[in-house]
Amino acid sequence: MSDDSTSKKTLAQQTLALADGLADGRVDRRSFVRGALALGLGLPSIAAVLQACSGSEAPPETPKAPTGAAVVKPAGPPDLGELEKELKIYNWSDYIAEDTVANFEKESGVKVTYDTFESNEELIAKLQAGASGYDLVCPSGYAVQVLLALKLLEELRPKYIPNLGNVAPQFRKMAFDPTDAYAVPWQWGMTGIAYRADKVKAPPDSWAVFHDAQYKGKMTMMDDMRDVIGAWLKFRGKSLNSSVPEDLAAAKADALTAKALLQSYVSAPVKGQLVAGDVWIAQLWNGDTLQAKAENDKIDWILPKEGGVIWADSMVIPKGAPNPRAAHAFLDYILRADVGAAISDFTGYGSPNAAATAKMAKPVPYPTEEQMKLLEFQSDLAGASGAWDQIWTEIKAG
Ligand code: SPD
Repeated sequence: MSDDSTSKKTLAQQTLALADGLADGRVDRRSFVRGALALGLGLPSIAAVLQACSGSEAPPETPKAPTGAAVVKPAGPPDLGELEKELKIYNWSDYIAEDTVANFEKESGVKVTYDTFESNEELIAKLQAGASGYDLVCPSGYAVQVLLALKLLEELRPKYIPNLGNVAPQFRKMAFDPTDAYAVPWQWGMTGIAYRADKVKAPPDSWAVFHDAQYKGKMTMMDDMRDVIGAWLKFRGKSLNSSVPEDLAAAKADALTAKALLQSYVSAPVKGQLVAGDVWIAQLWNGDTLQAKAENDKIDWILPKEGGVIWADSMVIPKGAPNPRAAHAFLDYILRADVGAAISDFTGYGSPNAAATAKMAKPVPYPTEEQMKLLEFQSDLAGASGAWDQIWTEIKAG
């Protein structure tokens, strides 16, 4: 039996009432679909209402001819429009499989410009300078925080990234992106010590090896403020995010002692020197060490007993990116299981993509709880960044 007021309502009013009921929980999804079909609502419109009320965006539909039924528009930003013809990516060096970009170009018809950088500070400076023209860049977690504070990032549009569901639970809602609004995790890894097992007397087990005069001129540390000062903070049992003046003064003293014995500060390019035997001991990331090991199996890597950095790098979209639709298409592409597995198999790093990890030839296991006690994520130094910059300048000049 239908009440009189219901029968007098227009089709649009009845549809809206049904949608309201779904939104506030008075009507369940099954009843909504049944009611909407009875009102003559088309399937695309029903799907749009379900999508709007589910809180998660689904892939965009191909536009269809109007059904003549009432249309309830889901709230949200307008669509991104056509896939652009170009995409400009800025990533760490040696951080993607050799054929990832070419395969994406072939499949999508998008022409990719791919540039590389060597540190988060280089990336931040590039974006701060403005008009970089990049559509995707790959900061570490703390650098995402810095870029967000500077309002230099665009929000993601999840409806264009259906493969987001492949991201492993540990890499969702991370401290640097608590609502998963900005960052798609790319790779994770650790900073420790790479060494030539055939050259050193015994495998190093501590950051103290950089104070060992017998290796003078055969050692390098990274050209990276956060990693170098962070290592010396860990050496003294402090947080690698410390802003305590006494901790930073001790880290600076340790860094200067080491500097007298170092060949140089160098990051990724040290791989070639390790392979050649010009460098025997280098502060380095685990994955880049594996890349060097593929060329010389005498190269090994350890996490010092005092601990080190664990990091997760993510792809983010800079503010005003000229090709946002292509950026989302690339993000969805790299989140495919086979594409993600190929990237991590090449880089030697862990994949934050659960479906990709299952397909990797040699998956990198996420640290156990016990191992995590030695590891720490870097976070934005905020008010302490000036003090850190000053100390780093003095170390480099010292
Ligand atoms: N060759 C790519 C290395 C990427 C390292 N990113 C993380 C740095 C954390 N300080």
